[in-house]
Amino acid sequence: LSKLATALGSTPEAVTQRLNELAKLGYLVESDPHQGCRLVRTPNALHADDLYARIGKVQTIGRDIRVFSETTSTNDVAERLATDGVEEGVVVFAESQTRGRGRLGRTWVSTPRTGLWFSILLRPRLTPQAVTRLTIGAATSLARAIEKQLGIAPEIKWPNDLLLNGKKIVGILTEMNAELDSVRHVILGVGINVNQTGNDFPDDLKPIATSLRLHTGGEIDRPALAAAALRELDTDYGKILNGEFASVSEEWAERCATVGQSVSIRMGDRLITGRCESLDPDGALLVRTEHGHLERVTGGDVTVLKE
Ligand code: BT5
Repeated sequence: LSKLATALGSTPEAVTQRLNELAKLGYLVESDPHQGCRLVRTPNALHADDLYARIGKVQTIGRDIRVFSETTSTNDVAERLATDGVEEGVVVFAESQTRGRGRLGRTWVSTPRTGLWFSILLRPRLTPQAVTRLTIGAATSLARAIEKQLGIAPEIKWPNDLLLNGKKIVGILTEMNAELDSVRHVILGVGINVNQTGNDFPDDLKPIATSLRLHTGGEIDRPALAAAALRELDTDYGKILNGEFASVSEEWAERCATVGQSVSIRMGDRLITGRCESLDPDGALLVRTEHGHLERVTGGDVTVLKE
């Protein structure tokens, strides 16, 4: 303890006091006069300082992290930061959301402290049309982060879901603030079901949703997964800004379950039926219709048709 205090330019009493504060947060440090200090337990809770330490060096995403115990929707908080002029890359986490949302005003069920609910503020130099690249990039990064961290590879379902055995574990909500030909900012909202058990999902979600814990059978370290997700998101964001979307798109296609399938896609009043071919350079899905036309689809709800 005295060595630690010297290294920190502090006193043993002050270090003990800080360790006691950390213990209240769930970080248990054992100190032994002969063996020294050892971190024996970290809490399964999110703290900005802990996340900075775990992420290491990032270019943009995760260089500023804010953790709230409760918000309406983290996208709302990030939107406010955007209006306040905060720099891009800030990430807003909430341990619980009272009004988590999906696309088109749907509800996102965010059971407290079980998942990772977060939003990222981005200010990319992209045309509004190319913002779809960010959703594609995020799905790819998150699938890779889960695979690296847990050794299971979720499938991507175009445009914004990750699935395990056909059930949803991740949803992405991309909200854009743009003028006719330039983007002001984008809020990328991510929901990852991590430690829910069966009863945490309402009945209507039980057939369509799952969590990483339900899939792997064990409790998952949320801060470690959060850090891995931010690292991968930062890498792919860098690639997209550097004109390397093609490499992201290639990995996306390998991880995507929808490519090559016959689907019907509902976009508002329109229903498009055809075969998913690939992504165009902006990240839109190219669908070959029954009539042989190639349709460019940027959003909608997909149903895979049995052949
Ligand atoms: C999405 O919408 O999948 C985007 C979800 C984004 C959530 C994050 S959480 C952090 C950030 N803050 C927010 O307020 N939102 C973002 P969509 O494709 O429209 O899917 C919504 C549908 O998924 C719902 O209608 C339900 O059927 C289903 N659903 C709701 N909660 C779910 C959950 N926890 N897990 C799996 N499916 C869920």
